[in-house]
Amino acid sequence: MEKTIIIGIDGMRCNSCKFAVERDLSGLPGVKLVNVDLELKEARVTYDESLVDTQLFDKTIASLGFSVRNTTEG
Ligand SMILES: [Cu+2]
Repeated sequence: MEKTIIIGIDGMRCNSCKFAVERDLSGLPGVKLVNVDLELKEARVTYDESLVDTQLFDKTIASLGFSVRNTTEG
């Protein structure tokens, strides 16, 4: 089933950060749409929950050097 969540992310400072998060999250299986808002410091992610676990989002964000602040239903 398709789901949307909002992930609060600390550490993003510029457009390169934004694009890196969008690129890497978009590359995960089952992810349909990613939009990072740099001012709000959050990513809105639409994905198929049967294809990807949200823990993978956290790992991907951490691997870029950022940290997840919180995750809420979108
Ligand atoms: Cu940056």
